[in-house]
Amino acid sequence: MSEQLTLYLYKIELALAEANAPHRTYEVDLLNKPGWFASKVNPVGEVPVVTYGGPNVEPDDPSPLSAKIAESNVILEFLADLYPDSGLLPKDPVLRAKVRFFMDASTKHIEGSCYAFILGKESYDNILKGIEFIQELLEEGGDFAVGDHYTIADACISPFLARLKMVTETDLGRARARRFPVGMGYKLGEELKGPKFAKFMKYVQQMVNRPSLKQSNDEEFVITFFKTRFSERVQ
Ligand SMILES: N[C@@H](CCC(=O)N[C@@H](CS)C(=O)NCC(=O)O)C(=O)O
Repeated sequence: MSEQLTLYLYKIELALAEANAPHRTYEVDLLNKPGWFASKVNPVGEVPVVTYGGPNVEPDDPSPLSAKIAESNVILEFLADLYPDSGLLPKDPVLRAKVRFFMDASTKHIEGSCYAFILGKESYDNILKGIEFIQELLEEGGDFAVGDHYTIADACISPFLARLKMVTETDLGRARARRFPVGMGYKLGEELKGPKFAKFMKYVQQMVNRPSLKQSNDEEFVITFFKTRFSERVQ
């Protein structure tokens, strides 16, 4: 792949790592976003975004000639298209549909409920419901979300598995003070240890142990970010 590819993130860059895709990253400071980010990269002001192609410029001076691609799941599909031999999307149409269904389920049932819980807006009941839904999709004894290879379905859910692991081990939302019920992160962790969620937790373990996640998931950074962000929002 000869075209330049720059990923603007604070989120993890799993699919790129799994595809061994050469790229640059630029960590956008979401608490203090540079002006050029919205005007030149993503008018919505959200990460992740990639720029692709165009001249080889510095990430903080993006070219109007590169393509700008936003939305995590769109970016994941784009990377799978760029690297068709990576296995990020299987060749078989049924498996491809299963990958996309899993991504849709993860986005609908896990992402929102994880954020809502960490932000203190909801109890963890919806997370548990989402996990039950996802668990049904997992094959007994399988290592991956779909089939026998790492796909963008795994890349889609893994950031949330890492957050989930963090909140159950650190009770992280507590830092946001006064809204996140102290101890609920730990309590969720206890619930997930039960036999009911054994298949899901085995999958979580497989995913969080992958080198791609370990390399790109900077727990300290995310904890500090969450703490700062949350404490700023508390009146
Ligand atoms: N649906 C979008 C959501 C992206 C999103 O919510 N990004 C957050 C960080 S994870 C963001 O950039 N928020 C802007 C801000 O915090 O100012 C996607 O999946 O890419």
